[in-house]
Amino acid sequence: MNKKVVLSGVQPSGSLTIGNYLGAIQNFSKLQEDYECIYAIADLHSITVPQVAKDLRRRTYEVLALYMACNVDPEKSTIFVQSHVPEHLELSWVLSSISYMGQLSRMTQFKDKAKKSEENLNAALFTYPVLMAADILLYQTDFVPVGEDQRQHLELARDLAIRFNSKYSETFKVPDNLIRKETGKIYSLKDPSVKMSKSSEDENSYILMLDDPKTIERKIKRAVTDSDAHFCYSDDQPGLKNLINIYQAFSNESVEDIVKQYEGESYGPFKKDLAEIIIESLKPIQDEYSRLINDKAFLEEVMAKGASKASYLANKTIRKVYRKVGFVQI
Ligand code: AQP
Repeated sequence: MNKKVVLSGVQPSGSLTIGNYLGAIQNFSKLQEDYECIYAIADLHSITVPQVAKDLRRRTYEVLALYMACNVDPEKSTIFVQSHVPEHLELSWVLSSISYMGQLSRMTQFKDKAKKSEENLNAALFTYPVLMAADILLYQTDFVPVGEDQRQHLELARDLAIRFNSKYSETFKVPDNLIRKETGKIYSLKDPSVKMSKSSEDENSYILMLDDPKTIERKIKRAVTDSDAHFCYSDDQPGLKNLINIYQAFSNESVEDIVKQYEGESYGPFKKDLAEIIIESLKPIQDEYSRLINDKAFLEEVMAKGASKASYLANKTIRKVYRKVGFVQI
């Protein structure tokens, strides 16, 4: 591999939102032109929260079809399902032996999700960031394009790479993040203090990549804006700021131009145009998705090829790691 390696992934833990799209997937196809890209469908991560088996299976195909509908090309990039490459679990175990409980218990995502399932808090939710570190380090990744919400997990991956390298000698590349500023974090349409999340219980808090036009219009209409009816881009009006960020990301217009266009108006016309822009941007993706999702044989062929490409790379790293920690190899 001569090109720098980029790794990212999405969990099939729910239907994908425009947060997943703007924070991650939208950029996948551009990256594949300049980098060696590896894109996972992170099904192992999904079971850290309860899943219905048949839904998880269906969504795994759905995420793969959405990747490709967003122009991720399986000939240029490696697209694979995480559970098809067991080295992720093997490396995760080794890395957990150099992970500190204190550091893991400070992870914001763990604390947030733990609040939601206080009674039967599972251990996998706690070790999730170690598995994510394994995902990254297994492929000697240079860059990880993720949303702002994953920054802390990426920091852990960097710490673990440095710790392992200094304990056992140089083994892993230390990865950097590739977070895009405006779309780094898209917030809930109902509560702009929390991120837009596919597993949210309130379906009005997110827009799905596969939502139909009427649903998108309705959700945008109901999106929380701020009581101060002055149209501006400011931290004091987080609801509106979030909508402007979404508008900016889909239209590619600058925030300044958007503000100029709607200044002095009520929120109505802005919301109407925003819904229109989202609908138009998602339409070609939805059309291509509908075509792909019905071709299960093709999707499975892509999964199999991706798994074999990913396994080859993962195996090289895991053999090295096992040798360094002292496991006998036969
Ligand atoms: N709201 C968001 N804004 C920007 N980026 C986001 N991402 C997720 N939500 C936003 C980015 O999408 C990629 C895939 O995320 P994931 O599926 O691995 O898990 P997540 O970050 O936990 O996403 P969700 O939607 O909130 O899933 P659930 O509800 O299952 O936990 C990542 O690059 C992420 O940064």
